[in-house]
Amino acid sequence: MNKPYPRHRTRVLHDLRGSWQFAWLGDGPGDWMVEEVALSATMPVPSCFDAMPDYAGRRGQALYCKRVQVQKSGRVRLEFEAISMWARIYWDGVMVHEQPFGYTPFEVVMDAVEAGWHEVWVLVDNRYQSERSPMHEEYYDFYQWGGITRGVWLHELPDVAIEYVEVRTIDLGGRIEARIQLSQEAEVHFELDEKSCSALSAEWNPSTRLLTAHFNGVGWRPWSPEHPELHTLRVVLPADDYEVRFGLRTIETRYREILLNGKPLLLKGYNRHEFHPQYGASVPLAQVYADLQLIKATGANFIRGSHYPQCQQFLDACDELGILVWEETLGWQQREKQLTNPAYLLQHDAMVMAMIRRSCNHPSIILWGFLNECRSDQPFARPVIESTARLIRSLDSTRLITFATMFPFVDRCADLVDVFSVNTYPGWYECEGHPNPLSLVAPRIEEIARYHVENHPEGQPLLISEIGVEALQGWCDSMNGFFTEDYQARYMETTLNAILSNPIYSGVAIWQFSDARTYSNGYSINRPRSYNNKGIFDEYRRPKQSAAVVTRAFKAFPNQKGNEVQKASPKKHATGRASVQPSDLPLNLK
Ligand code: ADA
Repeated sequence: MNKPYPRHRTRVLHDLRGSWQFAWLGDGPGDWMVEEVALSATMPVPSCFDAMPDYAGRRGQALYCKRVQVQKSGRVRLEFEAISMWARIYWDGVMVHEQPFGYTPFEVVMDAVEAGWHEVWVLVDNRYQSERSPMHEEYYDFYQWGGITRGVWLHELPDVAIEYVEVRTIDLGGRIEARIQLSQEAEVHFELDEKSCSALSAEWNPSTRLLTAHFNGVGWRPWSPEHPELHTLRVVLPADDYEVRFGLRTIETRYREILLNGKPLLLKGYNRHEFHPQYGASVPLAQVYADLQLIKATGANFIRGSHYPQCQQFLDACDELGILVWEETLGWQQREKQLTNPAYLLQHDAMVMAMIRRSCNHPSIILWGFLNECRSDQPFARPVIESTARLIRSLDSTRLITFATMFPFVDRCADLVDVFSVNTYPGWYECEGHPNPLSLVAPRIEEIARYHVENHPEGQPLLISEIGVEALQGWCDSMNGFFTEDYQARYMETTLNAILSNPIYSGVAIWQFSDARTYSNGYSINRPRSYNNKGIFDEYRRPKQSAAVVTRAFKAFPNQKGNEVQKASPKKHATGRASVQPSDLPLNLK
């Protein structure tokens, strides 16, 4: 199986995926002399050990080991795509790194490693320990898995190495800028789409060790869902190379629209958890493609990767298949406790930086998100959202920024981001005693749009980033009530028509693509089967009744918003002040 981009042909690269020696340590002491632990089992990497039958549902420590033969003495880099939820890395028994959170790539560089056999040991812990891993909390509504959940590679680095390459579109005429980080100044060669080429200009900054080069792609078409045209740039040194894949495309906002390559976009899609009942969060590549084929077949063009940085194979596949992506940091209803905790905020910033550095070449990613459903109605959230948005902009000014709020009427942070995104569950939560919960949907959608227009006359794109109801696969009865496939199907029809036909909205991400495992123990009392059952497909990707309804609705609306819609005056749509005042409206709190 290919390594996700970046790829290397010259550099010596060891693929450490495959079978590792393994020992389950459970609640052991923590400070292990790793070389003294007997490793009596084996475990595939990547995988979630707690999704495997032998260790299903267990929380505790586990130890992994892999031997690797370094060919040439010198500097090496261990690249981990993600380990969950906490890990210590040992090189020949010596601890070299501690990783406090999962879902995120990290690297460990070791200088002066001798040629010959070496051992990589990884101590993994999937217990919730909010002191050392405040990014992971047990109350999140999705199962948090343990293990070396994504790929691992060992790079043997030459004396002069390419550290990093980022490509940005300058204009749709084909002009791109490459930012190339080198370990020291060197003469580089370039290949665009596998053909040797020269840069239009190249400038070396010795203090940042950054080479900035410009190129012109002749005859290139912009990357879009309809034409996901991809290109590669390979940077070559005598003993090193670094190949990235990218697409030519722009993303920006204009008044209430999100513009992809200058055209107003209508986002139609799903939230998707990285989950499969047999593999947990380590979803095999074939299943990733299967998911994307199913998603595309429903007429969708968009996925919100809820609620953590995504695996690179998934993003590579979205690039290829033309699916637009919102990638976000790990988070779920962060409260004062976290948003005022410096240790949490430091880790969150570190995750933002790692996510953007690893994902920035994917044309599919159009939105950076963070802090799903945090208390953005409270003053203490504002400085956090402000500084996170500032950090993201400083790292990548080419994409849009958003966060999903559950406070459409009392949010205090909307002005800090490019796109206002609302999670809302009318007709599901908080409608106990209501004779006709479905009737609550269309008015809520209308109300959110009207309130947004009135409060953002300067114009800001508006998305519904979550909406949905639970349906248990195969559950139908004559009352067609909650948890039936029928209620979900009628709900989706009403919801999607209300959102997609309302010109104020730039789109919707249904909650959610497929059923996904959530809380275990007492937390699961409100989640039948310990699953969040709001999938349009179940956990084995079998369609529920609503899949056909969603397909009809998504296919009825093109990917681009029409011109007449674009011109529609918000004033015409917003028919005066809401009859219900914001303070009377129920919050989407569970
Ligand atoms: C939230 C949350 C999701 C999920 C959903 C639900 O808005 O962001 O992760 O928990 O609600 O099903 O209630």
